Amino acid sequence: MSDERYELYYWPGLPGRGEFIRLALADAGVPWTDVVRARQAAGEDGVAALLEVLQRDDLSPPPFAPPILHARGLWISHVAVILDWLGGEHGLAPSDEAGRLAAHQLQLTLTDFVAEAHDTHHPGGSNLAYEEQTEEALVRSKSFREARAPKFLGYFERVVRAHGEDADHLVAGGHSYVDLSLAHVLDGLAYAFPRAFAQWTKQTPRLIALRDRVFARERVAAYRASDEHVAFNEHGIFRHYPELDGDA
Ligand SMILES: N[C@@H](CCC(=O)N[C@@H](CS)C(=O)NCC(=O)O)C(=O)O
Repeated sequence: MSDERYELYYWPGLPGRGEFIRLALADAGVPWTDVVRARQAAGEDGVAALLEVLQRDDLSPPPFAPPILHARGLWISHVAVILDWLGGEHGLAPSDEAGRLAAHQLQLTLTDFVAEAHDTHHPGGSNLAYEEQTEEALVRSKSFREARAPKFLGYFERVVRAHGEDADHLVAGGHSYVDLSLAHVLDGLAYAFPRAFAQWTKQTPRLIALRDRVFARERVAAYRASDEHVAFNEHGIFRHYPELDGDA
């Protein structure tokens, strides 16, 4: 049904990759139901609802993993694909082909960055607890702090500056869903690696300006101050383990 409320399927209790979708929905002013949380609030087994969607063979293709957006009869998975669709439908992406492709490419680079941030605490595998892979995590996080994060952040700073020395957006034409995602990644990195973040961002003032502009947007600020918004914690992608943030 085209006028049904959008539904987001994602794990409860953590911002996770679902947060990229929530931020875009909030900024676009689109109401949505966080299905798992809503069912739990009603005393039902919310996670079962998500697992049921993952098992559906009538969806083509069946989603492999959340987040999953159910909107206007479509079932869409993968953050970058959901945002490409939402961006086109709700004015959060450039309308021309080159601009839309640029936004999609930048979002996929963020996908890679997020996966590497996750792997700092789970380099040995997502099926193992952090405590079972702390030695590898120390090695991986050192490489992330010293090489990978500065490389990704330097890249995004360069992309912003290409729009003008004082620019604070990633794609031509101004604000887009990619800015929302980058602001969230910066927020997550500041939570997980506060010490390293302070060093990295000395080189990336335009990214800080972008983050501050995004979080000051009226609907984004209202969402982030609401009960819908779940704070970072040690269950998600961005986890704060002081030992992974380097020596003081
Ligand atoms: N490329 C996917 C990754 C999705 C993903 O890794 N989802 C996680 C939660 S954030 C999950 O539940 N994965 C289950 C699995 O990989 O088996 C995206 O960007 O949405």
